Amino acid sequence: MRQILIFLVCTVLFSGSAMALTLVENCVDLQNIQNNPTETYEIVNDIDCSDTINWNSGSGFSPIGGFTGTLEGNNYVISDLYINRTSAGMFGYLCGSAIIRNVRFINATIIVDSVYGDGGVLLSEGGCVPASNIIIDNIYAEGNVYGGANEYVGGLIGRVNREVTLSNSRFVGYVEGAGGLIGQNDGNVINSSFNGIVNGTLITINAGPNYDKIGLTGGFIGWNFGTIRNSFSEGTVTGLNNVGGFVGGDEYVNETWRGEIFDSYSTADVTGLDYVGGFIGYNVGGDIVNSYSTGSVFGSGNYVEGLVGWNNGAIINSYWDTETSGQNTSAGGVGKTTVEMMQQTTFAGWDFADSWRIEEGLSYPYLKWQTPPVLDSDGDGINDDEDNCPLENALGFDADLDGCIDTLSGLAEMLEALVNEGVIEEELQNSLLSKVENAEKSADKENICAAVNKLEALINQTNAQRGNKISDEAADLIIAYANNLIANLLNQLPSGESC
Ligand SMILES: [Ca+2]
Ligand SMILES: [Ca+2]
Ligand SMILES: [Ca+2]
Repeated sequence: MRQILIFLVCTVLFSGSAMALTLVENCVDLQNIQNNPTETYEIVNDIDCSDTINWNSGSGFSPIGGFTGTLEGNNYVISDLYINRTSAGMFGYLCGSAIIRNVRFINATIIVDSVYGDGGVLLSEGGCVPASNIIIDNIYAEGNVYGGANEYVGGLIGRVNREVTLSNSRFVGYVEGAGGLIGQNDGNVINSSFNGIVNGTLITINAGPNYDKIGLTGGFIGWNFGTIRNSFSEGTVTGLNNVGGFVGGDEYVNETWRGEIFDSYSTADVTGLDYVGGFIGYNVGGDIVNSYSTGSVFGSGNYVEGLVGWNNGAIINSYWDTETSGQNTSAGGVGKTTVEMMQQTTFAGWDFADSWRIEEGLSYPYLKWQTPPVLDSDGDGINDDEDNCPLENALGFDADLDGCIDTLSGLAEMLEALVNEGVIEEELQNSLLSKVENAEKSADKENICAAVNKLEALINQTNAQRGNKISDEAADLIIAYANNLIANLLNQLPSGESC
């Protein structure tokens, strides 16, 4: 390992760059990045930041300002980062051509203790002037972000400017602020997501002249001036006004500077007052292309709609689920039933080669970069990947939970497996199996009561050996299985007959 690291240091030193590579091994090393914010850093192990709650008289970690270097996280975990400040994030702001990539945060706590502060686990403000090209890639954060009465607070990032590209990143957790992933976005966001709770009820600052009412809250981004592609939000979003499952307010400054959203979706449930939409609350003039929402939409005021609450932009090839949303109208987009939302033909013009996937009739469209959803095609509670009979609903007749309706031959196989696992002693194998085989022969001859008798004998023998030659757990399983078979056999008797 040491040789590799020396090699890396030498490679950087002799590659013509003036930058040195500094290894980050603990939380103090992480804090010391602020002393030389132009250098290249590499995290070389998981980092425990649980002591930061005691740092700086309770203010915690001090945000790293003006970072222009590179931080390579190598997917190591930074745990228990704590910051309680006016503006709060591991980085305060980024400049130049800063690069941050492959960092994971677990159990972060970010508290923005000011009305005008920005905040997010990774970054409070995304850029400074002049900045050229800032790259943030593959950042995962889990935690709680509390924003008081703020404008620019998001789970991962408070605010990013136009020079920032954020990709392959995700926040999971609770956000009291404007957006699940980002509070205000002017940059480029791609292949990213949010899952959790956004509570925007504390936003008290008027968003600006384009908005009729105060408050901006979105499941992904609160206030969007930038470009978003191939991203999604899940969870619940609650706010005052201008509330959307994906974006609260989609902004328009001029024809080249406006919020644009492509190939994205939200399943988040949304609650607000005025200007509430399953996807966007208030669209000042941005484009929304090839996108959809399915979450429930509730608002106690006006402009409460399926996809977009209020719209002054172009909504192209975009849809919402009229059943799950509880909304039949929208200021833009086309309403579809749940069945239609799970059919590829509904999504005319969408790119199912490079951007989207769908499990026809079973799932809403999902993004190509996502892991395919785990489905239960036959609805018996056993997911397809563990269901030996994925198109046979075995609910109520499936003692061994293999997804198949229990059968006599299935019982024989199960007994052999239990012997092999050692939870039934091998000397019992023949006697148990012969009872099942005899039951099978009787059932084949439609001698139902004889088959039932054999299964009852099996149950009696199992009970006699319970806790001795058959483990308690195996005995319960065999008896439940045999009782399922007995119930099925008795159903085959002509009505009025019994054994
Ligand atoms: Ca199933
Ligand atoms: Ca079964
Ligand atoms: Ca099944």
